Formats: sequence, C-alpha cells, structure tokens
Amino acid sequence: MAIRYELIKTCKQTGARLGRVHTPHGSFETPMFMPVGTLATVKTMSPEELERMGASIILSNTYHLWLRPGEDIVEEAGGLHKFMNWNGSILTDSGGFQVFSLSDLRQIEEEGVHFRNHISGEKLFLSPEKAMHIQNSLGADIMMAFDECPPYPADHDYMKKSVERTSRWAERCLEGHQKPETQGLFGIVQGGEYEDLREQSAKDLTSLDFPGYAVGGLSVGEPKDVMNRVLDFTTPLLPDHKPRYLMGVGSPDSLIDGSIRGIDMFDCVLPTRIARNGTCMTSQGRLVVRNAKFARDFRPIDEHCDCHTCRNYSRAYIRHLVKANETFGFRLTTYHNLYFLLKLMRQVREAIREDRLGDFREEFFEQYGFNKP
Ligand code: PRF
Ligand code: ZN
Repeated sequence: MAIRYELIKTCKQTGARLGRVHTPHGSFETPMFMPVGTLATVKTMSPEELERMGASIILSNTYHLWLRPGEDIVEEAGGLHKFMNWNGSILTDSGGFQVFSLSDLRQIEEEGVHFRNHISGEKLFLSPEKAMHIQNSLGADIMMAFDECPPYPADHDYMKKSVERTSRWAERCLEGHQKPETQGLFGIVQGGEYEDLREQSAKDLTSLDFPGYAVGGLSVGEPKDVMNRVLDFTTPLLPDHKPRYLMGVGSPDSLIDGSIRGIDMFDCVLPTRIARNGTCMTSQGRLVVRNAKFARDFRPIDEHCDCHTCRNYSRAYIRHLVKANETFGFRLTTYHNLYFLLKLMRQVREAIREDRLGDFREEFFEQYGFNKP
C-alpha cells in the first residue's frame, strides 16, 4: 500500500482530526494545505522555496501535463518528481474537473468525455482508463479517480445519474490502475448538496476500498453554509482510518471550518492566483498591495508574519514591483500567501493537539475580520 493514514488524535472541542499521511516521498501531518503546481511548477516558486516555506505535498494536474509536455516526456524524465526536481509528495488530480471547468463543447458518455483542447481547439477524449494511464506515467504519490463534477446548482435527477456514472468510473479506475504499490488512488465522493446522493456516492466508493477519499463537487459556487452542511453529513460517511481530502478549497475560513468537519487535506489556486494580482492574505484579512495607501508604507505585508518576504521587504517596495509588473514582486507575494496558509494549518494542528480549535477559530475569525465588510 502506497498510502497510510495514522490518526493521532481528535480535538475534544471540535472533533477535528490530527493525523499523519505516509507516502513513498515522506510523510506529512494533517490537516494540511497543498499548494497547486498545475504545470509541474507552483507558479513563480522554486522547489527549494517550497521546501523552505514548509510545503510537504503539492498538487499537479493530469489534464495540463497530458496536453503539454505530454505524460510520455514526464515518464521518460523519470516521473514528475524527477522532472520538476521536487522530492516531497505529489498528488495529481484526474483531469475530470479540468475538462468540465476549462473546455467547452464537451460531451459526456458512459465511456468517457469528448471535448476540445482549451489551447489548440483539437478534439480530445478522456476516460477513466486514460486518466489512470496518464497518472501512472506521471508517477505522483496520490492519484485521483476520474469523476464528473456537475455545476452548481444541478437538479436531483441529473445529479443522481452523474453520481452513478462516477461510481462506475471509479470501479474502472481501480481496474485500470497499474501501480497500487507505489501510487495511492483516492475515490471522489460527489452528490452536490443532496444528502441522499452523498450517502449513495460514499457507500458506492467506500465499498471499493480506496486508500483515501475526496469530497468533490464543493466550492463550485454554492454558499459557504451549504458547503459546511454538506460536509457535516458527508465526512461521517467516510472511514476513520483513511485520509479525507476536500478538493479545491483554500480560503482561510474554509480551511478551519473544513478541519472542524473532519477534513485532512485541502488544495486551492487561491493563494497563488491572488498573489499574482497583488493580493495578500494576512492575519487581519486581505491586503491589496497595489492600493495607493501603501505607497509610503514601509511595514511588512503582515506584521504578525515571520516569512522571508515579511522579514525583508516592505509594502511600499512590493507595491512598486507589482505595479511595474516585475516578476520578483509576484514571487514575494506568492511566497507570503503560501507561507501564511501553511502556517495557518500548523496553528490548526497545534490547536487540535491542545483541544482548543474552537477557541482558535473564534480568535482567527475575529482578527481576520469576517464580520467586517
Ligand atoms: N473533482 C475533481 N477535481 C476537483 C473537484 C472535483 O469535484 C473540485 C471541486 N471543487 C476541485 N477539483 N476531480
Ligand atoms: Zn509573510
């Protein structure tokens, strides 16, 4: 078995889980945030910088690497770890979600999905078997099943058919997976906001015995309280002795609220994407460093942050770089945002260890200003 989950303890105040996931490229404590490196690079960051900020697992994308440079080239390089010089753990998403979010003109059939390449317009086809083949070539420690993530809102009738197809696809993924000894395959629970369909999906997938489970189909435009309610009834359906991954979620409040609902792993482009447009996450909320009021502000981005960016560079300097479109500015904001979320998860784990995640949530939300505009 490539993936092993160790439950260390649950928080008496909230029920959140402190755990450890073991992979062929080391282990990491959970709850954990995974920076996104879609094209075999976490945009603007070197692997050395990722290591220095405390990242232990990153996410990459089957869909993008299949289109370029092609999974055969990555395989020839010796796999994704060697290709990009990252020796920590890697998770690859299956391409299912990207097909649905990036391409138009898609056609879903039992066999798989027909769609057009979002760059060239070329006709393409992705199926459970193909997604497994590509992910086996990429060689990540964790691979994801090929699923359908319907848009929000989707009616119950459509969602039921989709969940059933995703379950059949999950079975085909397990059969197509060629390297279960070195790569762990996670199943993805779908079902939208419908409790009966989440139950059905979780039942189908847990009977297939994956080494880990993801909750998919959330953070697709639904209100936050809907996501929390879905998690409230979905995570209890998943086995205690396996990791649970909430896909595509990375706002600070959702990381805390997801942890409280028993989630162990998260990923999101949010910290890296907003960094490249000059927005920083701080303990006092978001800071838009382009803002004119920072022109002569020589304080760090976040006075409570001890990252490399905040220890060495000012808001005024970073504002200047970002406004001038200088690459270094985006590197500084990206480093800070990722450090901020990785540190937040460290704080969440410490709070679980000491049975005070509920108190930590209160303090954090107060500081972050979730009650302010
Ligand atoms: N499925 C897959 N990847 C995903 C999602 C999903 O539902 C989401 C949902 N937010 C993000 N990434 N395969
Ligand atoms: Zn910082």
